[in-house]
Amino acid sequence: MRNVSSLSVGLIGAGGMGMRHAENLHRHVGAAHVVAAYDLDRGRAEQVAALCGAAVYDEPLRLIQDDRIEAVIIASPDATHAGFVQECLRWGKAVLCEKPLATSAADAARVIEAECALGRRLVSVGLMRRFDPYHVAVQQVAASRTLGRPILYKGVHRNAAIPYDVRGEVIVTNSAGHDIDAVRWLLGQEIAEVYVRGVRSHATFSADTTDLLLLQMTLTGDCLAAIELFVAAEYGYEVSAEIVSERGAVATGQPDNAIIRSAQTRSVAVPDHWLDRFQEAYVAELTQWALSIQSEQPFPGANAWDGYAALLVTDACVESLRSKSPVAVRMPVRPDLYVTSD
Ligand code: ISE
Repeated sequence: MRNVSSLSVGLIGAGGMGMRHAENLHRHVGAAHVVAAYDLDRGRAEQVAALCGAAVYDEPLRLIQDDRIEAVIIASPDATHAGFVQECLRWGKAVLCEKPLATSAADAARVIEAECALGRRLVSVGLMRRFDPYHVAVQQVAASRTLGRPILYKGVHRNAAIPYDVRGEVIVTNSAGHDIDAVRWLLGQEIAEVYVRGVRSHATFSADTTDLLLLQMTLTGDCLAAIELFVAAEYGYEVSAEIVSERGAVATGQPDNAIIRSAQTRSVAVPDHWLDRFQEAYVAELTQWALSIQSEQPFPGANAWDGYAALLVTDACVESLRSKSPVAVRMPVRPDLYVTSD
């Protein structure tokens, strides 16, 4: 049953991620419900409307401006994110924007300026690993410092296959934000330098493909990071993180699965998509987002500053990939509005 104080949400973008958010709000999050949906492909918005009893809008800006809509979720193509977020700020609407916050650090910086001018944090960014129980467990051990100073972060991020072209720049912009955010959040350090190289994994891919990237980083606390980002792994979807420290190491477990014994083999299934692997995290993220708006408390996930920081590093990664050399990241001083975010 719908909670009487349930937040009225407008959804912009009803593709795979947007539809999953709509389903999760409808089935699992009492604190919010979808009342309006927009997608360039009207048929997709109609599917959300049919599921949630929402209205279909033909104009995304009208959806944002509508007084009846208290908060907005943006799950449209990456290049549209920053513009819609700016519009939400203009109308004083809380917004959960899927990552990336923008497609360049310059555009994200303008979001930061607008939010600081408003003097209120309205922007949250969908970096769902922060709500994944396996990552949260690692973060808690790392933050406790029981293992001493962290020395090395090892990350794996494999997609079975991605539905877009596989140039290294596109992978960095669309996918590496999760890894960059995981490094910053799990270690509580900033990224000072990046060095990115890429290879083509399959001889059948076109010559300019770089679908396997190795991201190496130096962090401000003298820790190193090495991340494999491979988007054509075929066998399934996997993400993991390990922090090696002075007196031990801590790593993410994997979602519990049945162990299958058959035909002289003992095996565990691997999910084939992030929507399955991170389902629990998406629900927790939406729940915390809705509750934070209702209670006027800061969202415990990624905010606009985190989205901007991820893009500063992303831009440096793209530059490193092109120049084939290490690139320094210059992180500006965090404005007061974001100081209490950790
Ligand atoms: C996708 O947009 C995601 O957010 C997934 O978590 C990530 O693994 C994938 O590489 C991205 O394309």
